[in-house]
Amino acid sequence: MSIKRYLVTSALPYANGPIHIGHVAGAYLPADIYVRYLRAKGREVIYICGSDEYGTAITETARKLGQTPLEVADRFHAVIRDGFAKLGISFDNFSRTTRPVHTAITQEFFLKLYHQGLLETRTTEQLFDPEVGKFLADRQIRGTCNYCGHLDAAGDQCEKCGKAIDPLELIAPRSALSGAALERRETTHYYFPFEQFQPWLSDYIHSREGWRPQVVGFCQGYFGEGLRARPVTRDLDWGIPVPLPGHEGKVLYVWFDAPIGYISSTKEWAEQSGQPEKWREYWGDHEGTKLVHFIGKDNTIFHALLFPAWCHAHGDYVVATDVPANEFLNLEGQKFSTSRNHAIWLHEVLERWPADYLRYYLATILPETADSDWKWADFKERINSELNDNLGNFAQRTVKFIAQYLDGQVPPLGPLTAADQELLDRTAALAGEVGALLEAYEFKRAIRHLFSLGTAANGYFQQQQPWKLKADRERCGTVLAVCAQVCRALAVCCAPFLPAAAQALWCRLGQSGQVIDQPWDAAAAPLPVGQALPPDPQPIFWKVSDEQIAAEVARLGAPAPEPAMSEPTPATPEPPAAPPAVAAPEGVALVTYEQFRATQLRTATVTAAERIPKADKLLKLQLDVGGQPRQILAGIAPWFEPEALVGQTIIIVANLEPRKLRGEVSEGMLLAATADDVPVLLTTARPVPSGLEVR
Ligand code: B3M
Ligand code: ZN
Repeated sequence: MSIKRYLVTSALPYANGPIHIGHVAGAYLPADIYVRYLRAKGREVIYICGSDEYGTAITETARKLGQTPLEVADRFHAVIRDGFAKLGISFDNFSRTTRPVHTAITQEFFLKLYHQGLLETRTTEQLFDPEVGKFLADRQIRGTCNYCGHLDAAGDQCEKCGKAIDPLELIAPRSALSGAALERRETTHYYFPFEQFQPWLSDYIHSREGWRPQVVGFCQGYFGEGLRARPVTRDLDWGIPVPLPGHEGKVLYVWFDAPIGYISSTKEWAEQSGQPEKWREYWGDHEGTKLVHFIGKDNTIFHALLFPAWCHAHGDYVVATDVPANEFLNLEGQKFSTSRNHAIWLHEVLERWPADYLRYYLATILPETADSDWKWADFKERINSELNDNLGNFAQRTVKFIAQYLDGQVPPLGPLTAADQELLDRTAALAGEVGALLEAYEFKRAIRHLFSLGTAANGYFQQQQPWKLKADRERCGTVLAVCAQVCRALAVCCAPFLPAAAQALWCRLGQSGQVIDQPWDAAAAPLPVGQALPPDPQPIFWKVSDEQIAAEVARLGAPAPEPAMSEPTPATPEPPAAPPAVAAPEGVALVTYEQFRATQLRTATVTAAERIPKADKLLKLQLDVGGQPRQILAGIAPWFEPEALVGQTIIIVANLEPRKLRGEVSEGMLLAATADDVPVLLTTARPVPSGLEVR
């Protein structure tokens, strides 16, 4: 196969609740690192995903919340999409399976199999709710457990004895929708004759190179048992209608339509990018497209066996070149659990931690070959010792020393010692070595390898002692030029893993543009001699405290925050007229409701930001507050690059009396939380217009 283009997918998340860090470790972060790397290599690549919006789980959630399935899907599609965006997951398209493009492609897919005479019909008995007039999904059924006698077992699993249940075996089955006693009725469905494809699938799996052993082993297990026909339709009203006359009330099985979502999302991408036929190049070129599905291990059968068999049977679509399935991530030694809220919700944790902290820690513990464990204490240790003390410290010392000793300009390399040469050689080899690991889906080893260069570079710095070389400007310059060179390569090679930190490092090296646009193979290209570095560089990272970690651990198992699965929040109650019965925390005076309401908080967009000469703490910000310009001064200069603030939506106290500071007027105050002496700006969870009232 001569690869012309890469089509990379991540499992379509169910739009039935927010996603947690375990999902991210399985299917999203590794794929994002991979595609960012491929783009830097100059390969043609698209990264495709979307939300999976059919299935009975969503119907059930909707029923519990008194909403329609589409309302549930709308809500979680948005939460999931925004979480991914904030984490920097760089999809080329994130679609939805409820869109018309998906319905059309899926129905066409089904019809092609049908017209080839491939689909068999079978008639079986299923449980029917005479009151609602519908066949029920397993989760909509309750009854007495045929194993332990528990009176209220669910139709798919008994909560008491934990056994998987065949709903037809339940004693006295009844409807969770209406309470009615259920009847057995015959129903006819289409089946895909999976067993006919076993020889082809076996050849397919065994001819793949470099697949993870656990994925191959999983498939072989199925071959050993013998593949069996599987139904591809269901009696439901939430799903893609079976596109044949006389099939009212029947839809395509959610696991049939979901993987086809990769195709429809690609088609949507092509349409939106103004090359409507381009999707066919990706899906139609059996020789030239490398299709890689990133998934968690519980989705293996669908991606390694079923979907390839369907695509092969259909004929027009390529099959997976690789399925690098990950094992599971646990949390503090236990499985993630939505019902116990033993979880770290993505949209939530991103409000407290920079995306790169999460990306870094996750990348170092990815469950590539075995289950792994997220431990908050370990998170702290890794962020502090590796991001801060290793990469951050080396970068900071390098740019600070160049600013202090060498007029802030990249010095030339003088004669090289063996130690200089050795470090430069390692730097030159870095991109190739990290790239080879990434192409083999060894993300954990790749990031370790990157940071081992950081360790070597810190050692070199320590050994060369540039602070003692002030008198020997040439030698001092050479040492720092070597270090700056290492920083450049680290910035480029870190970019797929830590996009924001890599960009921050790139700027500190005086480079313009985006580090992510730098060609991978030129990671070790020489920095131009004489290049000016920004004065007074700030550290890229800050350290995690014990208090922060204790707060995270305390959150585990606490009641789920919105918008996790819970009833809609009731309307805000009227404020109490009398002072509330709760005591204020010690030493804090209570304010009345009126006093609080007298403070006007508003959203504001930063339109420009600059430092103020001779005021090293202050930044001057120009804001737009609902169309009105406004200027405020904020004591945040040591921690923020002015450019990085532009475009951000912040929260300000809008009716504070103006003050003059250093000859400049400040018309308000921005809100920030102080974490470990570092201000963290308050922003909104999703983009909103400026000038909105905050309460
Ligand atoms: N929505 C299950 C999951 O998120 C399912 C994946 C579909 S991938 C085509 O685990
Ligand atoms: Zn039971």
